[in-house]
Amino acid sequence: MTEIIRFLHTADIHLGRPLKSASQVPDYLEQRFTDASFKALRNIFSQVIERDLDFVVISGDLYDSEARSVKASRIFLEECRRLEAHNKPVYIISGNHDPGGDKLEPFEYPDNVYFYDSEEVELNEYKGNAEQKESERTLARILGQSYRSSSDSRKMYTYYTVPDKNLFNLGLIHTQLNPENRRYVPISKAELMEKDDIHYWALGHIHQPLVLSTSSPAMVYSGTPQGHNISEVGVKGCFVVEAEVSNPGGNINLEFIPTSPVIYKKVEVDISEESRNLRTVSDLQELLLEKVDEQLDNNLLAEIDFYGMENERVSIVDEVPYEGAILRWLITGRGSLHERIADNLDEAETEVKDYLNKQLAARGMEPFIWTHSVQLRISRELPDIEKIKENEVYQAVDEVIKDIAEDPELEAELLSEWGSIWEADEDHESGVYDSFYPDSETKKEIIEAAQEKIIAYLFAGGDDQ
Ligand SMILES: [Mn+2]
Repeated sequence: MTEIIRFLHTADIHLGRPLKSASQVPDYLEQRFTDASFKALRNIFSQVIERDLDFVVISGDLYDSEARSVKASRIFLEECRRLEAHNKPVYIISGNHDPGGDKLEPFEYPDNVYFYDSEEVELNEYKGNAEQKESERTLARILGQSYRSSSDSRKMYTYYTVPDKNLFNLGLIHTQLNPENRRYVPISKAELMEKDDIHYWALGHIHQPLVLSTSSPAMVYSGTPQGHNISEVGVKGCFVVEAEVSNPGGNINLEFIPTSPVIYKKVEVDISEESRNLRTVSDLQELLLEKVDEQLDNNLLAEIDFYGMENERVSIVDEVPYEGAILRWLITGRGSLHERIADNLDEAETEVKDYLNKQLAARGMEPFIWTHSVQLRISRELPDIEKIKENEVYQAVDEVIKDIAEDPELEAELLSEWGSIWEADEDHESGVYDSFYPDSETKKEIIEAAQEKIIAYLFAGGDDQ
């Protein structure tokens, strides 16, 4: 029989960081927002026990801050003791949020927990569970190094040296995989791919799960097991990695396990697609309450695409342990509602959000739904959209927009026109990325808004001039 090792890869748990909402969180949700990361941790370790996995690796940012929250550490300790009772080792590196290895840990941890040093690369040998251990055979080597401080410009991977490639060699590293960014271990994907005596790179820092390679070497970001703000939409989780002991350089299999008790989600509502005519804010409020029911009935998870990860090497567990969702409502389309609130859109957004949350709080439902924000991107009704579509200027603009969607070079050109603030790489530590990183969604929203302005101009300009 082929001998298999199976371990769990997680990172960026950020214990101690509460969930963010742009609206005031009521008492009945506050505790859930504080506890979400702790519950995600519990879900992760329960998987290790239930599935009888070999061990767990945590690739940095276990804690949210360098001065560890004593409560967060106590909860982590309790969780580690559960694993100790089942002989499951835990290997941890520090990231930019919790640098220093175990130097700042307020508690004493049991022997199954290993914090990697921040001064040098360390290598641990995994010798199997209690029975296997008797044979004194090593089944895997686990290498890692912790951040020294909140930024680390060392290319530590170059010192990840192993005696041979005959065993499964696993490297833990917390990096943005951007050689230009000297704050978060400046290395490139190509550099790590070249170092193929490591068979699996367990990466941390990017909060979205990302499978960059599944063989020689495999390279994976587990992402955070619980999103913490509205830019971290979707179901979050961790990976179970399966590899053959006698064929360490071969393909690995990955299973994505959802762990997030709370899901951030964007829900788009196009008012021009609604059968009824929305004239007033009251109409919109009524519509959104119906949409809440639709979300609860069947849409909450149905519309989540799991990052397009699924393939022959990556499977996804469809059971999601969620308790509720935090929604950002994006209202688009044309309608007579626009006329009534065009000059007070910001105020209307706040009013609709507060109304929704008041209703949701009164219902106190399970799973819960909470409104993060309402964004009104609606526009005026057009008496004759068909006529405008015949306009040559309109057609030319439409053509350009289609070209941008299909041609990455043209898109890059457009981004450079938008100015340097849009050119930055996604850097979720800078604190500005959720407003300025031009992800595909944001780009689409901006281009649509531009198109709308052009239509408004043509419309105001009378007929085909
Ligand atoms: Mn992080």
